[in-house]
Amino acid sequence: MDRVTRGSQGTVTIVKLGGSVITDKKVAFSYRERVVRGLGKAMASSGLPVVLVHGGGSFGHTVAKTYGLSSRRSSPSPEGVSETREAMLGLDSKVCASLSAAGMHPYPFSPFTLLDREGGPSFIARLLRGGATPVTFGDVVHDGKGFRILSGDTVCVELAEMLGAARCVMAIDVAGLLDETGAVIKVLGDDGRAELSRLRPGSKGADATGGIALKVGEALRMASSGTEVRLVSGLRPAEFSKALKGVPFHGTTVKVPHGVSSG
Ligand code: IP8
Repeated sequence: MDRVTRGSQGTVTIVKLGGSVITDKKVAFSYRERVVRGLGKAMASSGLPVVLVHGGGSFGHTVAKTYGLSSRRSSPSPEGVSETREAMLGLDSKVCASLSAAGMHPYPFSPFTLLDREGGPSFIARLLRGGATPVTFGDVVHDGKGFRILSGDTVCVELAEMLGAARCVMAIDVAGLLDETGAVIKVLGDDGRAELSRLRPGSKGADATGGIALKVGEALRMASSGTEVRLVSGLRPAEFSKALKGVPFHGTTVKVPHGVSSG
């Protein structure tokens, strides 16, 4: 994607609200209204320009799994595609209602809009200038060969590159990336790929997109192009707030490798 010069929009923060935060993944179609409203209040009071992405949780993933639809395999079932999208659009409308109740002005759009690599950055910039918060989500897209799931984590990478975002805050349902003993890995450094092997067994479990392994891979991609990534519990709004503001927080920072400017 065409890059907007870092600095012109370098203050944009991308926020990914994970599906495990905004829904209870163990219970199909269970939306966590109070949690999302709390995070919305934290974003509204930060005063920062935020571009928001949310995951599928027990809405999109529940339906996608029923039809064998994933990020890896294209779906032979147009019915599965429609129902998965319907679930995502339903979830998105709940998220936007909670954000509005928290004092934000969400402007929802399909990440498909971002495939217009020329127009994407100015589309986002216009929304932000107008006082709206762009909101998008993991979606079902046609890649020319078939329908696949495009994870919200991958959407974050595209947005980070497109906007030259200084920071991406990923809200998850645990305090950060956990090592094999259950302790939070504070910094995932330059050797992030090697450190993947230290992740707590079980945390690599895949949903319809790729779970934590995909998230870490996408976080490393963002870090290597100059966006600092912070993984924080979305169930602890005070820590989420600190992560957003760029102050010390409890969670995992995915470090910008040496020699890459984030300025
Ligand atoms: O939860 C998946 O997005 P993710 C979206 O960010 C669908 O991986 C359609 C299941």
